[in-house]
Amino acid sequence: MLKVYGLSLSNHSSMIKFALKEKKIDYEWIETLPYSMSNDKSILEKSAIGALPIIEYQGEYISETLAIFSFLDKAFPNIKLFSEDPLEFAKTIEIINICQFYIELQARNFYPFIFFGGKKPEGNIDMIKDKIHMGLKSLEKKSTLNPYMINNFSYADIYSSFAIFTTIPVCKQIYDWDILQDFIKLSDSLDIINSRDTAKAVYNDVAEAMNKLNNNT
Ligand SMILES: N[C@@H](CCC(=O)N[C@@H](CS)C(=O)NCC(=O)O)C(=O)O
Repeated sequence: MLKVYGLSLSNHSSMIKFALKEKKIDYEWIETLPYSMSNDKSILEKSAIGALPIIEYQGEYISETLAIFSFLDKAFPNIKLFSEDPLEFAKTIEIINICQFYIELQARNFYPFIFFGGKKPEGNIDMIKDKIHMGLKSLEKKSTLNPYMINNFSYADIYSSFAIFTTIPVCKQIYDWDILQDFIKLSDSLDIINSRDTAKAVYNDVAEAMNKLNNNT
């Protein structure tokens, strides 16, 4: 059976869980800390830079969310989350990259402060806000939002949901900026994506993991 090394409160791990549930693939979840938090060298060996998620299939390890998405669609083609249409396929990747590089990676600068009681980073704060703003504008412009990101439900929806989920509290607390209010059409689509039973189950796991973390600190 496919194994997932993931952290329940991590947004990228949640993306893989969401995809597996949508594709109705059985999996074994192995709750794991990234190398940066555990210093466990076996994680560094399995993953590009020791980050999660990682999957194990037939003795092989694959890390990086987009690579895992691609593998899952080829290896388990019954329910596809990438379109067969070349243009839709490219647009799905485009949306994922917008979310990954111009939104989530920017918000990530503040995760230690927002989620783990770390120090608030100084410097580049306004530049990061400009980048997130550009990313969100581009996401709204490039998505079809009818109601999904690119026509039918796809990996673009899964990625956007969990990329924006962590960006919301960052923007609220760092910039006093309600991104959902500023990007209403995006917000309406996210409501529909997040109302799926699969999404609800994954968000439930994240909430439980967050509660556990907060009760231990
Ligand atoms: N580029 C990676 C990013 C994954 C990522 O950032 N994972 C986080 C958890 S959400 C992590 O493991 N961070 C710890 C680290 O980077 O050392 C992907 O696409 O999967």
